[in-house]
Amino acid sequence: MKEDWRQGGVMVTPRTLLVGEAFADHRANDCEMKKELVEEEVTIESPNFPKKYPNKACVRWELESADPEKTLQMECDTFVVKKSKKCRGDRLTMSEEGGSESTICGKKEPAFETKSNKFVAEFHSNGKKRAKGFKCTVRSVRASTGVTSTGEWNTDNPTTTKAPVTTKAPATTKAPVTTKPPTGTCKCGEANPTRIVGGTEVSPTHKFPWHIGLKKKNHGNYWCGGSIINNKFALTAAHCFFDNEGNRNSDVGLVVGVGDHDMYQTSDNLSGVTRLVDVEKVIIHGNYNPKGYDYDMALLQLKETLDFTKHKAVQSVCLPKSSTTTYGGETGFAYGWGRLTDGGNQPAKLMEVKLPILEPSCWGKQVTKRMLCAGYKEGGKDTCQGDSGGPLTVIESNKHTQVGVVSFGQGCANANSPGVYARITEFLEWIKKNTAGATYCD
Ligand SMILES: [Ca+2]
Repeated sequence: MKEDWRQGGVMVTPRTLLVGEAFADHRANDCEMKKELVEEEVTIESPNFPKKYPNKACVRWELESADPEKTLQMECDTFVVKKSKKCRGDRLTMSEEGGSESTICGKKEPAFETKSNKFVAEFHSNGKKRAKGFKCTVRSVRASTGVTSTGEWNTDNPTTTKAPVTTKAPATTKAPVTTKPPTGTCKCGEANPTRIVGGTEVSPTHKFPWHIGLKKKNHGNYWCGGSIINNKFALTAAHCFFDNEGNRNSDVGLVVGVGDHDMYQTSDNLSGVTRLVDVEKVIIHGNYNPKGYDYDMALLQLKETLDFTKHKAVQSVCLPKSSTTTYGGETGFAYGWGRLTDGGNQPAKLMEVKLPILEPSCWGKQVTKRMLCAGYKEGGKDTCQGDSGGPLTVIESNKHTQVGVVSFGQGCANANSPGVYARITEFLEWIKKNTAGATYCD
């Protein structure tokens, strides 16, 4: 059969992950683990809510306020957990690192506040009767002075003290849109330096400060990657927003993680830097057809304007200056939280791989002008599911210039089977047109 890679089809697979599928990957023991950085608020609910929770369920939430100065407050709209003596049966246990612990069951209107910015909740159900369960909101709030200072959870307080809901910072002051930033204000494409420790090269975290992860607010993992290209937009792949049948997914709750390295841990997070940024709008290329991979390009308009002077861990990547360079023969760098093998596990930490960029002929595979191939003839190194939307960059004048967006491949890392990327140079005008008003770095 002639290998026509242009339309995708059964042969090739996108390098995205289905949200639920990847989410199910991350489990600690028998307890489903959900880790989340709380930017404003997250909802935690019992499995199957609003239906009855199943028997022998275990879910553990490890929440941390993105702002270390803030504490976490929980309020529940619904809380119906089968009552048992000392709550030894079905129960919700809440704790705080080095702090108090409280286990509850029955019907409650619980209200809690932590003393630190960390909060752990664990729900267990036994093999007996079931109930409706709970739906609670955990908010990141300014440490209130009026909270019980006994170190105890505020379990018995029936009045659900309304948390001073941290409203969004008043929409970042509209900067007078300048055409180009004065040279020297910000630089794109500068990787953070690699440290050499005892002769072993250690890739520092936040090395590629333009890398972002795409996820839904209350989910643990990033299902696609992307790159910051200016102070208001990130670039990613169009197919990240469609399911396997080609239906457009909902964008509700869509956020991008910036300045992150380990998507499940918060220990790597940089205070005030690593966070989730809301997505205002997803702009999918008008020629993209979800049945294939041509024009696999999308822009994410962010709700907040990024300030690149704040921290070196959140920066933009450079875009090619010329639209005619093919980059054939150059060394590309790809990075992402994608699977380590075809269909295998998704790593917690951002991985990077060096890949030779092929000539546009792509070893005779039939690709379109909008596609760029990269990989080793013998295979072994490649991008894979979960890497979709992430950047492929080359180093030009010591800066990373993005030349591709991870799109698809036939399996991952197979011999004679390159990874295919959306070719940025074919989209420069489209990107420029759709990001009018944003400020690029030089
Ligand atoms: Ca992290």
